[in-house]
Amino acid sequence: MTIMEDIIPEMAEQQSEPHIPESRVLIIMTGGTICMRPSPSGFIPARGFQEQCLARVPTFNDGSRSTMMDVVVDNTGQIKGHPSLRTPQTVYGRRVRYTVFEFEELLDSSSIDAKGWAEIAKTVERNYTLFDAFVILHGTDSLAYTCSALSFMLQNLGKTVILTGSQAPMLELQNDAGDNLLGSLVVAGHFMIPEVCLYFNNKLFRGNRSCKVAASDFAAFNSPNCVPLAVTTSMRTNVNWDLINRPTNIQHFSIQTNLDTTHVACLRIFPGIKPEMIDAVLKLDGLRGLVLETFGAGNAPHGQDNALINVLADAIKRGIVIVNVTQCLTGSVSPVYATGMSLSRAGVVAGLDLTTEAALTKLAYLLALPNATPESVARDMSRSLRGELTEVSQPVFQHPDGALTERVQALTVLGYAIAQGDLQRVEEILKLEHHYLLNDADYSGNTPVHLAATSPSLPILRFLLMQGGSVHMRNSNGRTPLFLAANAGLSEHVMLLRQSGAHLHSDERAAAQLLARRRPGVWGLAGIGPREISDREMEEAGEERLAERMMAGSAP
Ligand code: ASN
Repeated sequence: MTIMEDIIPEMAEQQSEPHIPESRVLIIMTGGTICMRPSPSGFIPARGFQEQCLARVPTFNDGSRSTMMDVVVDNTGQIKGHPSLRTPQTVYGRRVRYTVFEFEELLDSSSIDAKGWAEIAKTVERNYTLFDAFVILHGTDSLAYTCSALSFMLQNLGKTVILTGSQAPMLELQNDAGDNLLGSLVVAGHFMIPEVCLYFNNKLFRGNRSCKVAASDFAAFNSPNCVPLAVTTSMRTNVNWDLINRPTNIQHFSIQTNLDTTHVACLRIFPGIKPEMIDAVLKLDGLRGLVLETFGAGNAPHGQDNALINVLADAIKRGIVIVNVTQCLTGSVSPVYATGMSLSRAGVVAGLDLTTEAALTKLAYLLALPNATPESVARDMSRSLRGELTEVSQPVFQHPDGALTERVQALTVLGYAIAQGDLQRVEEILKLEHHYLLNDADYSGNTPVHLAATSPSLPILRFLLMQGGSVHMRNSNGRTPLFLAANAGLSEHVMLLRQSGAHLHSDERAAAQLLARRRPGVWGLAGIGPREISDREMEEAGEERLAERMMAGSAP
């Protein structure tokens, strides 16, 4: 399964030089203990993290010449060159080139709010096409809230976003900062995990499933209702590919920044709580949503006169969305007991196994969506939008160790089906619990999406994208599927990939510029050269053409 590239002579020379591939990662510094230094009033965040903490450490700096990396620094699109550093070669035969972009104001994370979350989301969005992945440095205190909030704010995310921090500052003799940051950089630089994740103490958690479980232990985080997405050992990082969520829409990455955090609240039930207390919270001016932390499988005190239930039912009638989550660390809210069932009869939404952090930020996100109604918010609170809750418990298909042969075989069969344009066969293969194949690669680093990008069948490409195939993976030559499709002159494939958020990687642009001299049309569609089409034009033109195809009955 190889794809022959039509490389023009100028590039052939460059290709023949042995080179070690580099991933480009943007580190966004928001503050937290990781960058703190002592002051007379206690530890405070300090600037200059890259120079003071990373440049001197061989594992973070291989000593090579520092090149500049472009970073978009504000809303006006202003680009500033930032000096980069590079890690030594990893066990996966890559290096990670990165730069640290520091926020104006560095925070202890206990002071972060929705404004800070919006700033992080905007920084990712502004730099989305310039980097392969993003690592966000953040304090640990409110890290689980930020992870949850970002998981909803970053919509149709196609690249890896990892948040991390530390329990001890990087400049302390014994610290966890170095391991947490290096682990995050290596995962971000090698694996396409298009989710908001939290990396801590050698584990990669789904961000919106995580919570802080220890104030000073190095194992400060856990995701009690979801096994880690990946675990780093002394040998390598093992990714649990069956668990990884992928975008399944033909849509661009976008952000939603205005969360309604000021009109949501959280209340923990305790034995003896008075209905009047709950009523007082529910009558707070402008309140639109409440997360109620209940006992066990979602139970609250009944009371003799049903006063508590009546207070909740009245608030729901006034349009307030009340979500039931458990105070337990593991397990789900379920209507097993009479006390829990009466809550759901009153209209309280079952938050299933949502963490409080995820429930609160999801409520704030849903309430701020255009056209949100209490009904739409209540409905979506019980649905999984980003893997934040378990809708139904299904057995997860696990591959035993040593299943490599089956894996390689399945990928080969899939490759043939794609090359032959056999959509039915492709669908069958992926239906057989083979979703992990989507972002798997053959010996030349081509994923199924790479293969489909140059195969004649547009419906196969569309099918793979709608199953969650990544448009951002690069093959061993560093090529994205978009580059291959443009190089093969397949305009419709190029348009479909761009509608799905594909863009040329910065390492490909020089080659693409040269190729565009020969074929300006298709390369213009890919976003390069004299007849370059912008994302916006592409979306508009794309929709029209798509509509035409639908009318002609050729679109799936
Ligand atoms: N107070 C610190 C923070 O959250 C705690 C930490 O980062 N370990 O910013």
